Amino acid sequence: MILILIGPPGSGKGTQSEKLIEYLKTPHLSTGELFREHISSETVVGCEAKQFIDRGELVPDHVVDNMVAHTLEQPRFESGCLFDGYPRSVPQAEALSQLLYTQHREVNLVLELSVPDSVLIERLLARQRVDDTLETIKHRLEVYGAQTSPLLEYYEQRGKLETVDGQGSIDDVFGRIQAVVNRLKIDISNAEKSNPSTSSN
Ligand code: B4P
Repeated sequence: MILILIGPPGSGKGTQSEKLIEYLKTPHLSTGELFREHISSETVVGCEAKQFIDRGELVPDHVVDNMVAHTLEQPRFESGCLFDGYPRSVPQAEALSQLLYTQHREVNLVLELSVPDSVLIERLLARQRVDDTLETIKHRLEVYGAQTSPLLEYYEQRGKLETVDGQGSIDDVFGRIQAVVNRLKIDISNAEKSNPSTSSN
């Protein structure tokens, strides 16, 4: 299963991914987490990414796409992947679609976590990560509106998008996500029963 979690900064992508990985037993790819690893190891990718992350900008598409393509080559992703924070722009979505096409796979579901800006700002200031200053947070929200929001329409038009209310307790939000994922599992299982040649295992 290929799942994507989309949401503004602080909407809980990382938080909910941890629970989903456990629930679905699926491998997880977080571009934010990969960048933080590159930055702490002071790699070339890390040095390039840091200047954008510190300013609240998106890291350029070619850097992100290459990192994702390289990571997805690992055998553990053969069974599927939960993408957390990727794609974050329409060109990234197109690059992912091409990459999956070459592997005879496609995105099954895109989950949008919807949370108002005032709640996001509160959560991010409480998190106190180095890129969580008020000025950077406000800029990241603008960048989300300009570059990531168009993705919602992109996946909506392809019939892949489900929006989940990201407010409330972490468990409340996860309950909503589980309901959507369980529906998808039933749809996939029914499709495989009616056409066994499409079964992935
Ligand atoms: P990310 O690591 O993806 O992080 P994020 O968007 O800031 O946060 P996330 O939504 O995961 O929130 P979290 O669960 O932590 O990106 C970091 C940076 O990397 C980006 O700004 C960008 O520069 C760069 N980058 C990453 N991917 C990229 C890409 N594809 N292209 C270009 N650049 C890219 O939750 C936040 C806080 O809220 C936590 O403290 C959590 O405990 C709390 N919280 C979560 N759910 C809650 C709930 N229900 N109630 C109360 N608090 C909650």
